[in-house]
Amino acid sequence: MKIKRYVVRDMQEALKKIKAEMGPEALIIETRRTRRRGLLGWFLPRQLEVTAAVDQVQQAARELPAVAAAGGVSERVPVRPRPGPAEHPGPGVPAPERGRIHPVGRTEDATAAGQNEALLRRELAEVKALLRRMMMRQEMANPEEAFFFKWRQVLLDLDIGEGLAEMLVEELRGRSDLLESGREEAVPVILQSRVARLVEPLYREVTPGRVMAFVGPTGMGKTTTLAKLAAQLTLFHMKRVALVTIDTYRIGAVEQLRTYAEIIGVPLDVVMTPAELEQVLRRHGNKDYVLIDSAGRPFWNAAQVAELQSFLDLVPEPRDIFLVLASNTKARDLARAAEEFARVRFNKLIFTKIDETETLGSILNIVHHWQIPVTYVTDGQNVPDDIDRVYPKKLAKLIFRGVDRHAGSGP
Ligand SMILES: Nc1nc2c(ncn2[C@@H]2O[C@H](COP(=O)(O)OP(=O)(O)OP(=O)(O)O)[C@@H](O)[C@H]2O)c(=O)[nH]1
Ligand SMILES: [Mg+2]
Repeated sequence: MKIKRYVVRDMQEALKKIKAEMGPEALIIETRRTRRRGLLGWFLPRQLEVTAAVDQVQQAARELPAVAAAGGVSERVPVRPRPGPAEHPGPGVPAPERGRIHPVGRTEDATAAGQNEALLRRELAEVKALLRRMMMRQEMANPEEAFFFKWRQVLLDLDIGEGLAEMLVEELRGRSDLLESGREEAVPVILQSRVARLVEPLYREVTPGRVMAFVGPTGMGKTTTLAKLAAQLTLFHMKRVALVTIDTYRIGAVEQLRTYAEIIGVPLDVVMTPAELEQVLRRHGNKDYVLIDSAGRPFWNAAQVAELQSFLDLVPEPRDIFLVLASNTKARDLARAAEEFARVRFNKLIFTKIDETETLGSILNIVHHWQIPVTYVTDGQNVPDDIDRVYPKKLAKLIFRGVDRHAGSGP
C-alpha cells in the first residue's frame, strides 16, 4: 500500500495529480482544509490537504503491459493490449499472441487473466472498504469531519463519482449549524438544490426537435420509449406523428415497432439506406413529429456506430438525437457507451428502467461529464404511461430519492 499526501488549491487539482502519479485505482482516504503556517496564513485562502492510497499489487498489474510494451519484459513474448470484444484475433493467430502478460511475466489465456483481474478488483474493493471504516473511526473524534465523511459516503453510495461527491460535500462546509440536533434533515435539501443549480444551465435551451432519433446500445429500451412518446403525442396531444425505423438488423425488431404503430394508428416506414431515409423524411414534411428508431449497436462496435452516423447526418434541424441508456447499467459501461455514441452527436439523454435500480447517481455523472440534459426517464414497461419529463429539480430529486433516511441517523 502506497500512501501520499498532496497539498493543493482544490479537489480538481488533487484528483489530477493523484491520477497522474498514483493511477486511476488510487483511493482518497482523507481530505482536510488547512491554513498555512504563520501570520500570513490567516490572510491567505485555506489550502486543501488530500491523502491518497493505492494498492501496489493492483497498480503493478495495471502497469505491467505498458512496461512490457516498452521492452521491459521478455522480448520473445509479443505484448499487446487486451483485445476488446470486437477485436479478438482470428483463429489463425498463433497461441502466444492471444495470451496476455501475467504480473509475473508469463502469458496465460484471456479467461485466467480475467479471473486474475476480477480477484484484484475484489481485493481492492475490500481494502477500500477497510480504509473507509478506519477513516470513519479516526474521524469520529472530530464531529465536523465525521459529518462530512458520512455525507461524502452517502453520495458515493448513490454511485455519484468521487470528484462530484467532493464538490457537493463542499457545499456543506462552513455550515456548522447543520450539526445541531434536528438540523441534519436539511442536508438532502441543500444537496438537491446544489444539483438542481448545477444542471439548470443545460435546460435553458431545451426545445423539442421535430425529428427525434433514438440511439443507444442494445436492449436499453429505445423502441419502448419511442412508442411511449409516439402514443402520448398522438393520443393526448393530437399531433400528427410518423414512425421510421433504420432497424434493419433483426426482423423481429421491425415487427415490435410495427405492432406499436398499428395500435397507435400511425404510419411506419422501414429504411435501408441513408438516401431512403432522406426521401421518407421529405415525404413526412407535413407531420408534427417524426420518430426514428434504430437497432441497438453493441457500443464497442465502432463500425456500426459509424453506419448509424451516416443515417443521422442527413436528418435536418430542428432534430433531437436521444441517447437512450438504462439506469441499471454499470457506471463504467454507461460512460463507455456515451463515449462511443458521441460521434452521432446526441444532444439529449433518456434514462430508462429507473424502476430497476436503487441508485441513480451515475445519471448525474453522465449529465455532468457531457453537459447534456436528461429530458425523460422511464420507470416501467407500460406504454404509454411509464415515462416522465425531467427538469432540473426533478432530476435532483430523483438522484437523492431515498436519501432522507440518512439524515439524523448520526454518523
Ligand atoms: N422495467 C423496465 N423495463 C423496460 C423499461 N423500458 C423498456 N423496458 C424493457 O426492456 C426490454 C428492452 O426494451 P426495447 O425497447 O426492446 O429495447 P431496445 O433498446 O429497443 O432494444 P434493441 O432494439 O434490441 O436494441 C423490453 O422488455 C422492455 O419492456 C423501463 O423503463 N422499465
Ligand atoms: Mg429496439
